[in-house]
Amino acid sequence: MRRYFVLGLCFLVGGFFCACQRGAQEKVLTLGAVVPLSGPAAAPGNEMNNAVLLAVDEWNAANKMGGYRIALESKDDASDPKQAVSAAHALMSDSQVVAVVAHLNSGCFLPASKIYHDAGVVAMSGATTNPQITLQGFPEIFRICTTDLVQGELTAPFIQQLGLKRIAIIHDKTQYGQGLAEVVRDAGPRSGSEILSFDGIDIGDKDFRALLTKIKDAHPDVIYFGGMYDEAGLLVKQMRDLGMQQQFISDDGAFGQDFIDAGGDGTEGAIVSMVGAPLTDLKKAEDFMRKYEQRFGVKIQNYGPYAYDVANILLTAISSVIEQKGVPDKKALIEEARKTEYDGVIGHTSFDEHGDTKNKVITFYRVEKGKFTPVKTVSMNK
Ligand code: ABU
Repeated sequence: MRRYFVLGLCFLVGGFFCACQRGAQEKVLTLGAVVPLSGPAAAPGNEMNNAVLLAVDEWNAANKMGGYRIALESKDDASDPKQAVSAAHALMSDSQVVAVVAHLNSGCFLPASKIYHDAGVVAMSGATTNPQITLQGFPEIFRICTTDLVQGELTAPFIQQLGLKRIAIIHDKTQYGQGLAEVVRDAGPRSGSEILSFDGIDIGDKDFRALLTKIKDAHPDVIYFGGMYDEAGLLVKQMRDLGMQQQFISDDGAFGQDFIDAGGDGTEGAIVSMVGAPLTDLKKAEDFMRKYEQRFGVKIQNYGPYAYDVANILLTAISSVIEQKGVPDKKALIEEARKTEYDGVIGHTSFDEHGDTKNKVITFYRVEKGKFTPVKTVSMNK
């Protein structure tokens, strides 16, 4: 009896000792994510955040991070540059944050990139397309979506190939929308187009009929809009209400259900560009979409695959650094990220000297029966 009591006691003490050791030894590294979880781009922002969560859970389940558990710390930038800066400061005050999945909006990543740079932390975006972001000379800053220099330069000849010449351009005065509209404005004449007008609207405005009436009188063939879902949808809806049957063309900021919801039937026949090849042409996309739908109960709209690849690229690079150094050294991670050769959901990603993807592909989609149907994929890849 006494022997069994002593044996039992040994098991209890041993078990307690092991549990304490596990607790003391648990190593945690944090992946940050800053996207719009609220505000006008909450739908794509939450999709991105879910995709990052999926990647983190898969890595934790596979237990292949050199003994580290990965924590995800998500922050809401609400598509607002000031909130983006606060979120970036808050994340960078946590020394456990090793890398950041960074932003949907260029206007947010532009000011926040300086904060990641000052902290020496890699920040990689899957959605911000303003060229300036990666031209600041910050070695920590990367992105896997091609820039608006590519999107705008490829849009101009596409418009010309549609047999349309006279373009009226509208933009939303943001670094993204106006920047992209300027590229189309400058590239248009080189493709034989005539730019009739170049006008800015304010985000959040709901009535664009005065501007559209002025544009109608100039008889354009095309209205091109550089901006985001809601304004794009309202513009095309009000064009149709005013009897304007011109082709409406917009950008990756309009590639999403929010555009169709805002514009209703008016979006039928509208064309929008989106970075990358269609998911239906990418061999790893089907598996990702199935997993995503199973977990979150909704279909992928736009930037989820990009956020998922960003998270996986970062986690792959972090695991290599841990393998080499024993710890997730942030400085070593900058160099490791730069060496990326990653075959993911969106295809192959590698980076140029600025931290921009070498994958310079965009696809034009037409809205047909309320769905985005691929029309043409074009590339600037060498
Ligand atoms: N590229 C689409 C998201 C908007 C932006 O870059 O600001």
